[in-house]
Amino acid sequence: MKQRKSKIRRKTNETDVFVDLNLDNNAKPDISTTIGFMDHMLELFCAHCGISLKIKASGDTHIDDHHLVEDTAITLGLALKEAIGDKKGIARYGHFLLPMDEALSYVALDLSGRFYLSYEADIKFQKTGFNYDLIQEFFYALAFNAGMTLHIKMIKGRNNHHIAESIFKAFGRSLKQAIARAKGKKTIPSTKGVL
Ligand SMILES: [Mn+2]
Repeated sequence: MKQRKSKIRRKTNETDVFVDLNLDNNAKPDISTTIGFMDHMLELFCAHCGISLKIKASGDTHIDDHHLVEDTAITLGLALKEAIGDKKGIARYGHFLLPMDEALSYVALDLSGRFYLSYEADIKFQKTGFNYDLIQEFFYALAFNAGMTLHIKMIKGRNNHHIAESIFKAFGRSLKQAIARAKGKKTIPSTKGVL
């Protein structure tokens, strides 16, 4: 079967992002966004999704991390959409309930071609380190550009890092299910015949 791959470079006056994706290979993640926390989350996502992902991203982080996080998500979303392709024979849906120590999060997604995001995560503001508010921005941009219906719900948690990990890992596991190809199946998983 042909491997589902994509390579996208998206450059603006604010950021420069390159994404190289293969849904049918599982190499070690190669992620460099200059934001250590994002690298950590994307590596977890990639490992739990079972895909090959290379990201090289840089941008105007002297302002704050907003543009770079958002543009990385836009580019990753576009790359996912392109690699997923016509969706013939894929599972389409995925969901996962994932514990990370005291944190517990649920993700459910549909590769419907339609954007929807429901994001409920009660992450406390913290003065230093990564701005956890950007996680919602990340998933908004990713789901919009991938054409994905995405529900994210933090069920419990105390530590921000643990909560974030539980969300990114649950997202990776859910996407792994949704992009999985059933052997011999060639049909588009919709009664409409198109997704
Ligand atoms: Mn960690």
